[in-house]
Amino acid sequence: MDVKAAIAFEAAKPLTVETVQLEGPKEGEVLVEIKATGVCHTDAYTLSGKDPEGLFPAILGHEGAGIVVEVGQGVKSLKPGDHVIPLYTPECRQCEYCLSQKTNLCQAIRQTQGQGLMPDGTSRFSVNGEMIHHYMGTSTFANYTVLPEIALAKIREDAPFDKVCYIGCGVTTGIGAVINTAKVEAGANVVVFGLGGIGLNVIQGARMVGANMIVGVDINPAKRPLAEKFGMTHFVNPHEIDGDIVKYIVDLTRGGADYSFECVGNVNLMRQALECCHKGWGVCTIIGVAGGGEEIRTRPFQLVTGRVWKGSAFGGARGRTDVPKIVDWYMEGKINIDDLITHVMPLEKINDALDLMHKGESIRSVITF
Ligand code: NAD
Ligand code: DAO
Ligand code: ZN
Repeated sequence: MDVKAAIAFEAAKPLTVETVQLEGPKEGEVLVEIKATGVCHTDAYTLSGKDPEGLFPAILGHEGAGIVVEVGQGVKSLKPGDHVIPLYTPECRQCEYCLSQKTNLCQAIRQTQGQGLMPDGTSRFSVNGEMIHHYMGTSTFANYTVLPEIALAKIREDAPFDKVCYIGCGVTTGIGAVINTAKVEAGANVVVFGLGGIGLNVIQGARMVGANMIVGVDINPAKRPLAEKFGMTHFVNPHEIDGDIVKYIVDLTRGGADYSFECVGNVNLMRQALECCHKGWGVCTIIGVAGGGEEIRTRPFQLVTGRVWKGSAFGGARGRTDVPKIVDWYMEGKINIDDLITHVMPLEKINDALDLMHKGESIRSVITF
């Protein structure tokens, strides 16, 4: 079938919106009509050429929501008409990783997903006979896409697509990192580096679990009012303080953060986020994705003296199990998504969404089809 998609033909060039061809779902696959998709920093990162796994041409996008149109042979858990959120971290419930209950990093389709292909090793997308890669197994910058059954969370039908698409990445990544990865407890002092689409959800998660101080760190002072609305109690602009930011935060929190989160993707901030943690127990969770080949540094004594470095992908969430619950939280008014969606636009304007992100003027832009 013909579908409308934004294609990344090559790195560091604008996306091109045009008609592409999409084959129907094969065994274990599902055809989904995408109704809305967020534009995340990670899409921009891959488009920039800094992503070592980046493949071109590709249809990017991983933060979508839509409706099942057709299911391939053997698909049991979904049927046409079901409302779904695509999962770039699938949940097969059968692989060693899923069964371990120690990680959300299902490996069932990891290899082909990393190659921009469906599990049978081929792509469903092409343009004028030329193969186009899938992206993160989701490719939501298209009004129709094909995904493996295990990469779809079934959600309630009264949830608005243009809001809950954000649960497909940013919301779950931020809130999940607090609840699933760091396991922040009530009364803890939390420090969040980067107040963008991920960091604000970390703040929202920290408030939900009853954190005491929630310190936000960002070089863009325009991020402050929204962060305060979401629960930030103290704002630190690294450009406006005298001296070392690590000492400043340790003093502010009277000994250091119980939990810190890096939500930028900057290896220098990752070091600061670890070193501003409390001696003996402070836990730093890395969420930001650094450029390929970059490395983190600290003095080993930071770890010897009890600080811990962890990482979190998709908030440690098991998508098919956890995403429907997070949609419920939104529908029950327990989490705020509406205020984070600062721009809504059609696919034809998707390059504007990327520009707004680069200028720091948006939190989330959502494309509606
Ligand atoms: P964003 O661009 O919306 O936000 C980044 C924020 O960092 C901005 O507010 C910016 O002003 C701030 N910032 C930039 N440089 C800074 C500095 N030196 N000091 C302090 N603040 C600084 O990005 P986002 O969508 O929130 O994504 C953040 C990171 O998380 C990206 O690296 C993205 O790839 C990554 N990410 C990770 C996962 C995961 O599962 N681990 C999922 C999604 C996104
Ligand atoms: O299982 O080896 C693996 C990789 C899983 C990929 C997890 C990606 C999380 C970070 C990228 C940000 C996604 C928007
Ligand atoms: Zn699995």
